[in-house]
Amino acid sequence: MSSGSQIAILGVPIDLGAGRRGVDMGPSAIRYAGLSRRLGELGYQVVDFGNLTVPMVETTPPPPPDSRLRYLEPIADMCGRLARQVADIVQQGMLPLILGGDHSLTIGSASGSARQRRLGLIWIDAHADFNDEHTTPSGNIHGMPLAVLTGRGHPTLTGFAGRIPAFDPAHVVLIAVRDLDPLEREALRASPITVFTMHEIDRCGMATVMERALAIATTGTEGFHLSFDLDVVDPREAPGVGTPVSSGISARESHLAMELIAESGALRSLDVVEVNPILDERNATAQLAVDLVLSALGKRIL
Ligand code: 6HN
Ligand code: MN
Ligand code: MN
Ligand code: MN
Repeated sequence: MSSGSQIAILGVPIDLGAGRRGVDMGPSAIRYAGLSRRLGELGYQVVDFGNLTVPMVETTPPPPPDSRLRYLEPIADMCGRLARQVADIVQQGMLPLILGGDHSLTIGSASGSARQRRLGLIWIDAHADFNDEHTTPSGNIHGMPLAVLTGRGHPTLTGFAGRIPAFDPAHVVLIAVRDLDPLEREALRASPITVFTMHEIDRCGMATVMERALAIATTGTEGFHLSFDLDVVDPREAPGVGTPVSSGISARESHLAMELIAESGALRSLDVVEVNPILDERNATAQLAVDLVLSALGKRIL
């Protein structure tokens, strides 16, 4: 993407996939932090398509207490519509920028982006989001999207790209993970997905990790989708997230990752998810989300 190209913003105010309320307000908070204006200043043409219509907890029948796939039907319906709209945006030659919302939405956004093309997938998150209905400790679908997109999960969720898996795990990279559930960890160890945990970042540095990650996501693909979960950033710098995990990457390391993504020239679509304004401090996390999107789309200091 370069300055002058078109960016399509789409909000997805969903929180049915999360265990905690509040991320449904993420798209508003990110817009309020000046997203469109600042992308315009960077030289992009920006079209804001508003928010996808999504159901809310107050008007949706509650799942049974022991559900291992909470709100499966409304989430599958949301992802189907989102995938279609994202595929449309791609067809019109624009770069989709999706604002969350809980991470279940990436089942739709990434599938839609990969519908007509083979993409790699870069997943930056404190969590692996690699549970399925058999491994989940919570039943929350926001803990499952990476499994679904690589072909493991409930059949109503895996098909939105028009093929299963939507993403070949050989071109999928998980970065900065530090919180895995026991059975999720086993599944991840058995999978061909490349994982750079916090340990690899501490040891080799973010620049080296990103060089390797970009090689995996771009070799033999037509570019990649980026999914950025704000809870990857240390909660001292990004307090406004639903599932904070201590000892995360710094805001600076996040910027470096985004700048290297911009330099690759291979970013085809992105989502920023899990911003929770209820828990935020003066919109700092939404502000950081905007800053990071700008870095991913080519903003340079000098
Ligand atoms: N997220 N692994 C936990 C679960 O419930 O499956 C947490 C998932 C968090 C998901 O932050 O996108
Ligand atoms: Mn996540
Ligand atoms: Mn997370
Ligand atoms: Mn290949």
